Amino acid sequence: MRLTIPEQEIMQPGHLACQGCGGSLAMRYALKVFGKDAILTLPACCWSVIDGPFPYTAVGVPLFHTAFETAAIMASGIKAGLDIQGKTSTNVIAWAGDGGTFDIGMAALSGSAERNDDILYICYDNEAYMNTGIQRSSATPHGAWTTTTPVKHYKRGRKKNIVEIMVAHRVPYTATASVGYPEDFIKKLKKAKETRGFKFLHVLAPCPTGWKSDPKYTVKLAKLAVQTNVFPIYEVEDGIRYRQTIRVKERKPITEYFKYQGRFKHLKEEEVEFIQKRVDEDYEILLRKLS
Ligand SMILES: Cc1ncc(C[n+]2csc(CCOP(=O)(O)OP(=O)(O)O)c2C)c(N)n1
Ligand code: SF4
Repeated sequence: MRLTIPEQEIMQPGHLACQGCGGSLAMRYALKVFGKDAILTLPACCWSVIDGPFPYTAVGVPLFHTAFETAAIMASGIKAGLDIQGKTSTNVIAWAGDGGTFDIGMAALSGSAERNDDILYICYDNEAYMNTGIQRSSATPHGAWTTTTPVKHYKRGRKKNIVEIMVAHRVPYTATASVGYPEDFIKKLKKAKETRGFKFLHVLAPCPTGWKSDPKYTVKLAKLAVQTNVFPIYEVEDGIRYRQTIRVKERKPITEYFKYQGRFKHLKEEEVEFIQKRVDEDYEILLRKLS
């Protein structure tokens, strides 16, 4: 197989992420595709720290730290300003965690999507508010421990289906990706770069600190999430054309995914079976939409 990951490194060494941070891997891949002609907006999240204290910066491109709710609207505003100046080639990217996307930034995100603003929104999903101490978000999966869903009151209820929400806006391009499959992620970043209008990428980015996993398993977990159908990998064009870009021939049991993470270790067998059933059901629903 010919590797397609661009060699250029825009992200600088010396960033402040924890060892094995999936979110920092995601950024490294994204910048490889977008190069220097990119501007990022960043709401409060782990990346606010990872980038480093001023005047140091790990991302190596202009980066605007914004208020929590405003990653999308800030990106839309920057894009409008560049357009007026005739600088149409610059890629403007909103980069946010799941808390800043699924919850707090949702109104601005929906507004930018509805206007079909020519920006790319990338959500790196570590499935909780990690930066402030691992609180649950609406992206936290059923069964997970967090500091606000402690063992006796672990998270019950589905993870919010952010992709379907974005698809309902009928935006030109929506896709899922995982840092465990960089070739697929890179292809989607390239496609987003070439597509005009609003693009949304949802990237699974394991967090050893919040998932209570060994940093050496970050890529393994990012792959297992896909191989168990917990995080299916697909893209949707114009809100209607669904295409699976990574096919799982034989799905692995969810126990295989859970066993490398401390955040699920309190679950009893019946609860694990319940979660397995839900994962299978949700996957069946997705399969019906694939063309
Ligand atoms: C309006 C507002 N509420 C709360 C905070 C505090 N805060 C800063 S970062 C953060 C968590 C961000 O979580 P997420 O978006 O999932 O990114 P992660 O930290 O997991 O990378 C919170 C709650 C804030 N900065 N602004
Ligand atoms: S807490 Fe998690 S997401 Fe945040 S820097 Fe550490 S590993 Fe990355």
